[in-house]
Amino acid sequence: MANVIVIGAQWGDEGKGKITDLLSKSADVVVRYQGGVNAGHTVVVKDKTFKLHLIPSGILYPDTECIIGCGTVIDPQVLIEEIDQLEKLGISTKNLMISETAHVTMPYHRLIDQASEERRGNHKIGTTKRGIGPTYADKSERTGIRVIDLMEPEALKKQLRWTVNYKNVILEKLYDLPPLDPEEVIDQYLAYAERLRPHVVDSSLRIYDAIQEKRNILFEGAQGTLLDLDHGTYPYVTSSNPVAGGACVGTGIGPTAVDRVIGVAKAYTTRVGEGPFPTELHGEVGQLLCDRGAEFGTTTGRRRRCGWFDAVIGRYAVRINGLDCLAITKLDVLDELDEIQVCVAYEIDGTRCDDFPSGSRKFARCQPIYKTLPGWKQSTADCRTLEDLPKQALDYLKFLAELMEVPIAIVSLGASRDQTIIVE
Ligand code: 2SA
Ligand code: MG
Repeated sequence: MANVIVIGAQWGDEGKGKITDLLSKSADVVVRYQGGVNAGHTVVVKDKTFKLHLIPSGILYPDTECIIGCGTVIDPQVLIEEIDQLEKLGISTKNLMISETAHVTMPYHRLIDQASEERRGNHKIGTTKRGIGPTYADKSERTGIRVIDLMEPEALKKQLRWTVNYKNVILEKLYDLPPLDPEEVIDQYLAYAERLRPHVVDSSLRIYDAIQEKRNILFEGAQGTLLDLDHGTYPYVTSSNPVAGGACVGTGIGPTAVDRVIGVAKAYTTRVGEGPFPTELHGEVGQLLCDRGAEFGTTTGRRRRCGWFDAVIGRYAVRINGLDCLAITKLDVLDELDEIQVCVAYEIDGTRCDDFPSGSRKFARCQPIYKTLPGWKQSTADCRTLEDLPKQALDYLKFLAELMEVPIAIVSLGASRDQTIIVE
């Protein structure tokens, strides 16, 4: 297994949770490197469903170390709820570690995220309103609070008295919101700090030691390539770097430590939030994908927009992440369709385009050029090898692999762990 990065090759919700859960079995350490509680992973084990936002799904294995790296942003309230939820279900969190240099989401971050989305009106991003953008903005602006600050109560008090008052000006003057009481915020966060203290570590050193000891490390991306701040459909993106390169910055490892990069893509495409989506389906088929795929946000419950597989995006994800192979998920969702379309290229202002355009305005003008393939019209949910698949389903997978020029290593046909084909 060695050191593997798993990333989303589309707009998030590709089923990374299930794939990382499968790979976690052979991992000694699982690391989150970006994002915060905007992420949502659903993992089904036996009859239990786990909804995880911050804690890597590797936590379900008793001996796996789980590290929330320095590139993430941590909402302590949600993290503590997640720890409590797991402990209640009998899952130990003793192997959970939190980077001391990760930034902390504060109450004003959530308030500003919500208020600024409202203020944007038609220009809204469609964020999860979890305070992610404002937390990262403060990190860049150098007014952020880090986990390490929570660990030093006297310094934290001074820092928060200043910061909360500074943010109150923004809340009151810009958004007409009532100010926060610095002392209340201090008490709240000091209490969180004591809950989290046993988990706080120098995470890049831990990871370095694990690399030296040749332990298997899994770097778990959240969101997806097209939501990347630098490489996604800006401005309709998240505020971190979900791409494979983000794993280095967001954990403090060098690129030479990475052995393999796996991209996860759905057998079709979904997007939640605003922004262009060339293969989006508005009619019956879109509805069918949404219903059969249960396409609702894990974090916000929002209905996800659904559309055909887009191989232009797929190729882009292969390039930007240096993908070695793909995991294709939710193939079974397509089981009932007569015909399946795949976007092989775009037409932009009358010209064919095989590459993903960098600007969102140009991307919004892309018309998909489709290739139509026959459906298989039978259930694939119980297939366990490629040979079990109906011929049309196998042809569909082969076509995707050809278009993206990378092999498909894993096929997922349902939420449970055993509904998986591992391609030898
Ligand atoms: P934010 O909150 O600042 O990160 O939002 C910016 C954009 O990023 C999108 N985004 C996501 N897209 C898909 N899945 C995500 N996680 C949750 C899930 C989302 C949910 O697993 O379903 O529950 O709604 C996620 N997180 C952020 C977001 O929609 C914006 O387009
Ligand atoms: Mg998700």
